[in-house]
Amino acid sequence: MSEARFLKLEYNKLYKQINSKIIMKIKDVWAEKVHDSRKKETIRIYVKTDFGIWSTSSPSGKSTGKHETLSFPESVSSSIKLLDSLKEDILELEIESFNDLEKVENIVDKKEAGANTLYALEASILKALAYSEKKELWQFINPDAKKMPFPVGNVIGGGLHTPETHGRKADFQEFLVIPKMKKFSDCVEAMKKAHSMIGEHLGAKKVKGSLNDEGAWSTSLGNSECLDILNIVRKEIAEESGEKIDIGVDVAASSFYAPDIYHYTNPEVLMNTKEQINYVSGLADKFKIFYIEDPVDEENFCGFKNFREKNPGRIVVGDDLIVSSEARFLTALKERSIDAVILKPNQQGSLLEIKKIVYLAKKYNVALVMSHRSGETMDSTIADLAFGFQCDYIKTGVHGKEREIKLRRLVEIEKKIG
Ligand code: 2PG
Ligand code: MG
Repeated sequence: MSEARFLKLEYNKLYKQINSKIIMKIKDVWAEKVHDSRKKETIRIYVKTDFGIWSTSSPSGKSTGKHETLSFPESVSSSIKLLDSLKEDILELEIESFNDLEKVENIVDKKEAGANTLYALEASILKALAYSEKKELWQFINPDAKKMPFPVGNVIGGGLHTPETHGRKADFQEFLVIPKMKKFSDCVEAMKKAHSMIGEHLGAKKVKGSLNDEGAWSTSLGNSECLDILNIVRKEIAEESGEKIDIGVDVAASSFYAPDIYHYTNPEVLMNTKEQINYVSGLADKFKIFYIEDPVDEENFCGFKNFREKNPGRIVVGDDLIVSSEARFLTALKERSIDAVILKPNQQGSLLEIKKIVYLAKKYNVALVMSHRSGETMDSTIADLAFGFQCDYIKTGVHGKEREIKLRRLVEIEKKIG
C-alpha cells in the first residue's frame, strides 16, 4: 500500500472516531406548570437541542415516604423561577453520557429545586441525548434490553388514595393483580379483564364505589373480603385461559401507623408490630399472596426482615422504606429487609441514583419494580425506564388514560423488539 493511501485510511479512521463521539449541547431549557390526574400543580420541563425539543412531566404521590425529597420545596412557580435562574449554567454543559447527569446535579440542587424538577430535567436531557444517537430512551439506557417486565395492576383501592363507600373503605392501600403470561400485551389484557370482573363482583354485592385516584375500585369491603374477591377472579381467569395470575397488596402500613400502633378502621382494631406481622402473614398464607409492599412502618428495617422470614416464597417489596434512596437501599441490603425494591424516579429526582440502585439490585439479586405515583400525568417515561433498566415489574395501574399511556408504550416496545 502506498504511503499516501495508508495515510488517507488512517485519517478516515480518526475522523470517524472523532465524529462518533457526540457531545450534546443544550440550546434552551424552560418549564411550565401543568396539572396531574388529581388536578394538582406539577412541572413539565422542555429541553431544546439542534435535533429537536423533548419534554417530561413529573407525577406526585399522596402516601409519600417520610424520607422522600420534597417535590417542590416551596411551590411549582418558585421551582420554575429557580430553573430559569440556572439556565445559563445548564446551557454551558457538555453532555455525552448518562453519567454526565452528574454535571446537571452539580448545578441543580434537588433540595432547592425539588425532586420533581430534577427528575423532569434529567429525563428530558436523556431523551435528547438518546435522540442525538438515533436511539429511543430505553435503547440508550440498554440497547440489548429484551425481557419485558410483568405489569402490577391496582384493581381495588383503600387507604389514602380512596374515598369511602357507605362510610367505609379497606385499610390496605392497593389490591393488585400480576398476570404472568409470556407476552406483555396479554398481561395487559388479563389485568383489564380482572379489573372489569372485580367491578362486576363488587357491583353484585352492592359494595362498589367510584374509581379512586389510580383508577382502582373503591369498596366498603375490608382487607380480607377484598382479597377473597381477587382470589375468586384469579381462579376464574385461570380456569378460562389456563394462565397464571398472582395477587399482591400494597399495605402502605406507615399511612395507618402512629405512634407504635397500627390503627385499622375496617373493622376497628389496634395492632402492635408483632400482631401486624402475624396478621399480614396470615392473609398472605390464606389468599396465597405473592407480592407484599410495605407490610410494616417505613422506619422498621428489622420489622421488614422479620416479616420476610415468615414469608418465604413471596416477594417483600420496599417502597416507603427505601424511597428510591441509595443509602436506604444499602441499609435494606445489609439488614436483609426486602426481596424487591420500588423505583419511583421523582422520590429523589436523580436518575443517577436510580441507576446505582439498579446496579446494586442486580448484583445482590433484589427484584426491581418501576412505579407510577398516585397523581400521574400523560407522560410515559417510566415505561422506557422500566424496560431500559430491565426491571422485573412495572406498577402503573390498569385503568385511566394516565396509566394506560405507560402500558401502551410498553406494548409498542414489545412489538418493536419482536
Ligand atoms: C405507592 C404509590 C403508588 P403514592 O404507595 O406505591 O401507587 O402511591 O404515589 O401516593 O406514594
Ligand atoms: Mg407503595
